Amino acid sequence: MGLFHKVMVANRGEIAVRIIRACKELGIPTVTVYTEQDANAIHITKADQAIMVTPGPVAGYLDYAQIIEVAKWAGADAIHPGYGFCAENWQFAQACEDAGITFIGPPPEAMRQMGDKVLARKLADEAGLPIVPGSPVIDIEDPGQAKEWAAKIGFPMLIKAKGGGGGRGMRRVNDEAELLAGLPGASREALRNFGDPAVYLEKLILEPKHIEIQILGDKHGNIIHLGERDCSIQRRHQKIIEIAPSLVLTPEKREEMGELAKKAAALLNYHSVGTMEFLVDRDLNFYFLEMNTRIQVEHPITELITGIDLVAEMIKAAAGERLTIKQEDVRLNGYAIECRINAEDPRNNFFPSPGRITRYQSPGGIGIRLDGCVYGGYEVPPYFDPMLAKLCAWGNTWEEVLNRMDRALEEYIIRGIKTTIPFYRQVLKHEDFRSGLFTTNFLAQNMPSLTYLDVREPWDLFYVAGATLFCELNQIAKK
Ligand code: MV4
Repeated sequence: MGLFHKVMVANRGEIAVRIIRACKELGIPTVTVYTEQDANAIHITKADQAIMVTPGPVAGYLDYAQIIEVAKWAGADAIHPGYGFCAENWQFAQACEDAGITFIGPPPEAMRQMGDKVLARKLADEAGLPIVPGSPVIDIEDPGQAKEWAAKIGFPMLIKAKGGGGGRGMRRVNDEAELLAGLPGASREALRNFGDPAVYLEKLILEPKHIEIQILGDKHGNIIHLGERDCSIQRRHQKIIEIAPSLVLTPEKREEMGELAKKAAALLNYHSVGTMEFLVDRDLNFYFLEMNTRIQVEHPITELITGIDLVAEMIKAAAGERLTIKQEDVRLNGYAIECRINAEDPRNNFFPSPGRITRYQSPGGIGIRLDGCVYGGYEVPPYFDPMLAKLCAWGNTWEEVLNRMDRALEEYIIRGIKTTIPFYRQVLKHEDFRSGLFTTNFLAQNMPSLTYLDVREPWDLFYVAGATLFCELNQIAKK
């Protein structure tokens, strides 16, 4: 038996620890990498072996040729990339396979196809997934063409950059005049930001939810879906709170989206884990946005409601094992929520707050899961993603999970640096959040009240008054 002789964990932080834990439970030794500036990182102490790569602080983690060399030298026969860094680089996945090392992830060809967001939209369309009504690339010299597409799509629309993605390079236009006036600027901006002037049109989905379907498959063509996560609570296209399941999807809609996602994944000869992202409007119409070909930050909430260890499953699938879970065995039990605890100052526009943690006390108790990578005395380096930990709660009901998360946030003590913990307690109190009906606009609409209503000291009342005034003036300015 034995799935692999040794797994190279090619990442850092909480996800490296998460993968090492899965390997330990499967009886697989681990080796990891680190850079010089990351010598106090926790993943080094959790792995069986750790090897320094150069140069630091970040480039070593991105140098996949070096990581493959180190893996070979250490005798690893598989590499888990985690998320970020090399995780969605199809050339890395291909280079692993070429070096005779199993890439613990999807097939490189599917990664390549989904990495091209315009190709992904086309393939999704061909696979029968609904996509947002839109145009091909528009010739900005030809106003007739833009007008023709606008008539088909309808206003309001977005001008999107072909080379964009992640929400960058989008422009709202409300009528034909704004469209024609906006096209040249959008194209120039696209050229400047993405090196490609190509732009296209898409119908603007108003107040959407961001809902994603989790897929799991093996190398024998078996694919299941594990329901959805609602990731609508985002700040500048960074997710900060996720919940599973969504409070608005009906079982029928979940089944429809899940089955379509499985069908599209099958057409890609997909295996391992993957996520299909959708925009969902008020009437539960859904539109494919993009596919993530990696284990995602927010995977624990799916694990909490399904009882399935996604990282262990992806390791087993990579080793060629058959999926033992059938679709009809997947039951969504209760509710889960994740708060990403970041070293940021919510009262200073979420400015990064690296530095030494002078006091650290983690929450626990029933229904709480903490995937973290920091400890008392640790110096949070300024070079990496500011996420210190993912605090997850599970509950039988939405009400129970909200109360449990708030209790855990209250217990969580991190001193010496600023964190997003107090901010999340404000979000959890908000009626629009508690209703479950929140959309991707929630944070932008409510930021001043969320960042300043945390009255702990008398002088905080001045912040509240200032924020309220700011909010009002903003509303007036918009009209
Ligand atoms: C949209 C949209 C509304 N209509 N496209 C932003 C990130 C990128 N992946 C796509 N994004 C959006 N595309 C149409 N046609 C609204 C967004 C959007 C968004 C999407 C997901 C999560 C958060 C968001 C926040 C603002 C806008």
